[in-house]
Amino acid sequence: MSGTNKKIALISLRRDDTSGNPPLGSLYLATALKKNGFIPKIIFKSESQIGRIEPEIEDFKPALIGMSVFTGYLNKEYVDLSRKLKAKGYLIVWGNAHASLLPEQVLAEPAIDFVVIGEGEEILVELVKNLGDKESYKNITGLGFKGENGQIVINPRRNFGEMDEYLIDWSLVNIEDYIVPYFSGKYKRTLLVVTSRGCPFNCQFCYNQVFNNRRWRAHTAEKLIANLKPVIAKHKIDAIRFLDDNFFVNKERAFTIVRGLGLPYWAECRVEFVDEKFVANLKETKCQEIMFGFESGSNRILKEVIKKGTTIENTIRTVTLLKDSGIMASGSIIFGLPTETEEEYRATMKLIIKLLEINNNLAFTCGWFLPFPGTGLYEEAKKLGFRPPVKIEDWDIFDRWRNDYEMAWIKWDYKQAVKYSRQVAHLLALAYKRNVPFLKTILKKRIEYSNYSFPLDIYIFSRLRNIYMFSGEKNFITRLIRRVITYIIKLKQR
Ligand code: B12
Ligand code: SF4
Repeated sequence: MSGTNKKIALISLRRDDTSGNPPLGSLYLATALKKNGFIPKIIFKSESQIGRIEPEIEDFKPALIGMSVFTGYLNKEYVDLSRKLKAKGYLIVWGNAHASLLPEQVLAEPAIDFVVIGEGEEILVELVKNLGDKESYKNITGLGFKGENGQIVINPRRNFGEMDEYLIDWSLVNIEDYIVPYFSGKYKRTLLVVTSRGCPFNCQFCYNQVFNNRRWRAHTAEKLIANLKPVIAKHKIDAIRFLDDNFFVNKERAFTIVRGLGLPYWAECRVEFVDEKFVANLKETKCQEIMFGFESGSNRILKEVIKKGTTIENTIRTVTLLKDSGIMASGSIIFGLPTETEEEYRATMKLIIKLLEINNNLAFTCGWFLPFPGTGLYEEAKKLGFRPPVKIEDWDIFDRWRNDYEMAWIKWDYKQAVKYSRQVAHLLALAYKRNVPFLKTILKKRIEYSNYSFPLDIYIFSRLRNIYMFSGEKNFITRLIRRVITYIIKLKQR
């Protein structure tokens, strides 16, 4: 590295309404930097705290600033921040999914000097070791940079490293900032971790196809347990959420980990992985929630469009096997996939009812399809009329939770469906869980006729959901009485 400045800042932003997810990417990178003699500083801020970043950077004066960027909201904030910091003379590198999937577009922004494609530990360390030695950049696999004449150069990709080489050094952050409650407060001190990267499957909407080349790599169970046990003991962690794309690719390893840690947990899985023995293992290891990609209620979509490798029948069987297990199953649903017809959309909504009739301990994460760059369905969506943003900041509007989300690749009138189907699915799941017959009936009728007009019920129950029957508290009445009594006592004391 030219010069003696060994300080590297790693910036990660989050929305104000999300908390508790540690910036794991930055943590792995900081671990690698520290191991190689550099001084990393993780700056993890919510959007309303962005103003605090510049003074922190000015104070720290790093040789290089890294930014961890997904595709979607906050992209504009990352660009604005990069421009401000560039104006102060800092060198800037972008990493994570967005930079990896669109390296040329990212480097076309004058404020950004480098991109790192794929997992970043080795590439970043090599970059900072050679910072300023422009000749060496072309030899750093996985790096994108600007050549002498400003031309964009993208080097060949780098082979994946050994995850165990960079087991997180938890002393780099204040862990207490990332301990969150879980399951409506049933667990108070949950830690979020990843134990593996990538996934061998081929779902055509997923970043894994290109970001991880469908290669699955993992920490060995023993090393991971040894890494986490002291953290768990010191911080009295009472539950774990595994953020791996596909935690159960190697079931034996996965169960060794959860047995070794001995804590209640949440993880992601595929529906066809589940059989009676698997459910017994989940129960024995105190699994609380397991998340699947149900995706669609149409076998044509699952097979021909997504190439998911699962069927509706797999989903129904899994949900049936998990019934009465005490384990909540949650399923991700994607509406609006390229070529999806209105009938197929309705079939997905009806599948939600069918699954809830079988098992009332279900939750759904429903969203509208986002064509992520690099995936098979990105190309498909383009053929059907999708015009991808040409500037990096414009990816900001790429938000599947928007009620006015537009999809050029869909040919039926989806406006009402975009606005209400997600809410309806969530409410219906809650109505089954808490057994509210009146609400079940109205929502089922709405789904049956695909009718979202006069959405007063949806509005009212969505508001009520945070207040009363869906609050997760088993006995609302007792809670209410307790509150009233406390209030009266306080009044009397005054
Ligand atoms: C936790 C999480 C979140 C958290 C964010 C926590 C945080 N601030 O880090 C929350 C819940 C807020 C979230 C939100 C969203 N997420 Co999310 N999320 C994840 C999840 C499950 C884990 C991320 C993680 O910690 N991974 C572990 C670390 C070690 O890996 P990593 O982040 O990839 O980091 C490595 C490399 O990317 C690289 N790297 C990362 N940052 C940097 C920075 C520099 C400078 C360098 C050099 C390298 C580098 O090096 C790291 C180490 O090798 C991933 C799936 C997954 N398993 O990764 C999805 C994932 C990242 N999310 C995804 C998506 C789509 C979203 C949303 C857009 C969802 C939505 N609304 O539709 C939002 C948008 C976020 C945004 N735009 O800001 C996609 C990203 C796809 C894409 N093209 O961007 C993923 C991959 C899920 C998926 N399978 O599709 N998410
Ligand atoms: S199984 Fe999940 S993580 Fe794996 S490719 Fe499909 S969507 Fe992506």
